[in-house]
Order: sequence, then C-alpha cells, then structure tokens
Amino acid sequence: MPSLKQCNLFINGREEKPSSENYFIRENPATEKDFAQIAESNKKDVDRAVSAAKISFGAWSKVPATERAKMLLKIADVLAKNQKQLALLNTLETGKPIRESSLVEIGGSIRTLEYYSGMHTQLNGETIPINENQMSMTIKEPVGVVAQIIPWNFPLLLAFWKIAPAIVAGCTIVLKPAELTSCTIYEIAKLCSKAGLPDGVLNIVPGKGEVAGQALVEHPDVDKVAFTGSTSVGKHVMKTASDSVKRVTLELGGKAPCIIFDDADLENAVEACLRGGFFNQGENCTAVTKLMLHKKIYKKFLDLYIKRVKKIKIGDPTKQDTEMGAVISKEHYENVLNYIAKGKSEGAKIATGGSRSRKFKKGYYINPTVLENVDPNATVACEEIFGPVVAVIPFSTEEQAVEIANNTEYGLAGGVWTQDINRALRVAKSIKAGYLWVNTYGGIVPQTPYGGFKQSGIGKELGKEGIENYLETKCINIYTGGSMPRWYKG
Ligand code: TAP
Repeated sequence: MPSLKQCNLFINGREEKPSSENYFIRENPATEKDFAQIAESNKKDVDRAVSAAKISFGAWSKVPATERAKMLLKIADVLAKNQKQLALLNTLETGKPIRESSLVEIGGSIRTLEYYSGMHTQLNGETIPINENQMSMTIKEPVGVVAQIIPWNFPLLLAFWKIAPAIVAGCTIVLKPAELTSCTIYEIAKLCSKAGLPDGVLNIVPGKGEVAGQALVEHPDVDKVAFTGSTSVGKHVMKTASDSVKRVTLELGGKAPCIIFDDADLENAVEACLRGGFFNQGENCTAVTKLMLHKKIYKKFLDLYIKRVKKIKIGDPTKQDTEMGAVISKEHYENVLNYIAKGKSEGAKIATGGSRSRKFKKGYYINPTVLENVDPNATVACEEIFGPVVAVIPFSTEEQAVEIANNTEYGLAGGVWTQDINRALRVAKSIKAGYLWVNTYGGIVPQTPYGGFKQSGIGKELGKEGIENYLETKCINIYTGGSMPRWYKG
C-alpha cells in the first residue's frame, strides 16, 4: 500500500518497524478512505522502548534543568514552524476542523511547552528547621521512566500536557498514542529528535491498548503511568500498575453540568454553551452535556440556543471555515447515534439534530443535537456520550440544580452562570468536580491545575501540580550538633 502514510515506532531517536511486522489500517473519518498504516507494537517492542528510556534516564536526569527547559522551547519552535502540516495531519486522522487542530492542538501544545519551560525554576525542595542540632531538607528528583497513554480526542494537546512536565522534570518517556490517532505524534517525535532532544528521552510505541498499552503498564522498569482515557480502562490500568506500586495519575471521563440561573447574561451563556457542547464534535471530556436551565429562562435560552446550533457549519474538516467535522470512527458514530435513540426512547424531545448529516455520502458526520426536557435520571443525563449531543434539563431551585449536577459518578468539570457572586461561589463549591467555570465555559490553560474528582480521575495535570506527578520528594536529615545524645547507657 505505497500511497498510505506509514506510522512506525520511534525508539532511541530512530524510526523502527514493529517486530511482528504487523500494521493495521486507519481510515480518515471524514472520507472513510484508508489513510495510514499503523505499526502494531507488541511486548518485545515495548521492552526495547522502555530499555531505551531507562538507559537515557541516567544522562537526561543529570542535564541541568535550565537546559531541559531550553529543549522545551526548541520543541515549541519546531511545532510553530511546522504548524500547518501538523495541523493538517491531525485533522486527517481525527476528523476535527483544521482551525481546532491548528489553534487548540498545536497552539495549546506550544503554550504548554512554554509554560513548563518556565517551571524549571520550581523544582526546588525546602529546608525544614527541626532544632538547633538538626535540620532537614527536601530535594526533588525525577520519578524515572514514565509511561504515557493518550486518548484520541486531543491526541497532541493531551500528549504535550504529559510530555512537557516530564521532560523538564528530567524523566524519560515511552508514549502509547491511541490506535486511531498515532500519526501526528509520531511525526512530532521525529521533529523533537531533529530539534536536539537526546535519543531515548521520548519513545513512541503505537499499537493496540490491550497489547502495547498493557505491556507498558505491566513493565517492571516503568516507574510511573500517566493515563488519559475512559474510566473503565483507567480502573484496569490502576489495578495492573498496583502490582509493582507504580505511581499512577488518571485523567478519565466526565459528564459536565452547566447551570444557567435566571439572572444570567443569556447571550454570553448561549455563546459559551455552544462551544462547551459542540467544540471538537463534543468529543471532549469537559463538554457541556448536561445543560441545566432555570425554568424562568428555559424557553428564552433554548430559542436563542437552538437558533445558533442550527447555524453551526458542519463540513469538510480541512476547510478553514468549517466549524464541526466528523466524529472519530464508525464504531463511535454508531455509539453516539445509539445514545440519541436511547434518549428519545426515554422521553426526551429532539429540539434539533438527532441524525447523521445528509450533506455527505461518506464520513461520520452527526448533526449537532439538542435533547430537550431530559429526565435527570435518563441515560443521556448520566452517561458520557462523547459526541455532539447536549441534554437539556430544567430546574427550579439552587438545591435542585446542585443535586442534579452531582447525580453522576463523574466529577471532572462544570459551569455556573449567575450575576450573584455569592450564589456563583456557593454553587461552584457544591459541585463535586475538579474544574469549574463561572460566567464562562471551556478553555483549559496550562497555568491551572486540571483533573477530576470521583471516578473522573486521580491527580492533576497542568499548573504547578502537574509537574509534581513527575517528581519524587526525598527528605535528607542533617545532624549539625556536637556529640550525639546517648540513648543506650552502656
Ligand atoms: P480509552 O478507550 O480508555 O483509551 C485510552 C488509551 O488507553 C488508548 O491509548 C488505548 O489504546 C489505551 N488502552 C486501552 N486498553 C488498555 C490497556 N489494557 N492497558 C493500557 N492502555 C490501554 O479512551 P478513548 O476512547 O481513547 O478516549 C475517550 C475517553 O477519554 C473518554 O472517556 C474521555 O472522557 C476520556 N478523556 C479524558 C480526558 C481528561 S483530561 N480527563 C481527556 C480526554 C479524554 P487503544 O486506542 O488502542 O484502545
């Protein structure tokens, strides 16, 4: 298949074929045409990659943090120089609009690299006075070899949320991309190497989760696992990693509520909830999928909202003016349509959308869908759909709103809209989730710690907390007094 793009392993600074010589085909979800062949790494390949990371850790962890920080800036520079072609590749494999690939995936990755470059000044421990004869100090040491496992919805941005802090902390990496989206990150590994990243610091093992991912999480020489993906796989990863007590951080699924009170600025709320619901085809862990409207503004908000949803420009994701592209795969497309059917069967009314887009013969296009008058206990109000489907739920009181918002096993993100600052803070504090927006929605910046409560995860990425995942704290006690006090008399 000479015309297909080939995505191989990247180990120790070199492109490598899979030892099994097996590849699987990835299609472009917007055209359903075969587009790439992806190497299937197996346990043997993972062993080679981990071994490369382990060997390079010795030298990389001793490189001064200032130099590691400079490397992040060089990588940012390489991304910026190649932004156009990387964005196109990312769009071809994900189906997302090119402006999102360019501004969010590549732009966001650059901002993350720049932020963590500055964090090299924060790798300090503390000195802790104990008494006049003794003091302690803590020092920060890189964790070691880290396994990074990435989902398909933001294959680049989520990779750099992990790669950037790991590199500046002095760790080395073996990264498994999602099988649906391996191409762009593989290109990036090659570019990083060209930019001067030493061999073995960033290794890529594309392939199947249950083979390559599993081997990585089981590997005895992996010190930490940073996983982003579904809650069900995350639980399995955590169990597997526990065998050797690996450090584990999990960024998992979500079911974000956004509560609009009757005093909210409706026009701004509509704008934010459009992006909150349909950005990235709704394939977004913080997507507003529980849009909760106070009964007094229910109709007014919905009229404004539906009018705008109908105008979202769905189409060829490679075009600059496309606002919504195709969902990631046939299987996922069918899942999302099944959820819509389930919503209908459980009593919701389809206010707009609800089916595939008829504009295209090929491609996994789903019209942006709004389900109205959804019961708070309905499946579509509780489970993560991960597609362009927003469930609208009316409420009457603040207490009821909080109860509905928390009626889920997830706790990743949420939003509150009101002009009353006391109510805004009260409600934001009452929602059991890790990331809240008030009078805005969406957009996660590298400066802020992001991560879930409940079954949405463990630990934080980004911000100062994000680098702690890649560091161990060692305490060194120093005796500065004269003779040691006697414990034994003899
Ligand atoms: P998953 O199916 O969980 O896959 C995530 C990653 O885990 C993929 O690389 C997958 O490989 C790999 N994997 C599968 N089985 C594995 C195993 N046994 N051991 C190790 N790795 C394994 O998720 P997805 O469908 O790609 O992504 C969507 C989910 O991610 C949603 O639930 C979404 O909410 C969540 N998500 C969360 C966040 C944050 S920051 N909280 C951000 C984005 C997405 P394959 O691709 O080969 O299956």
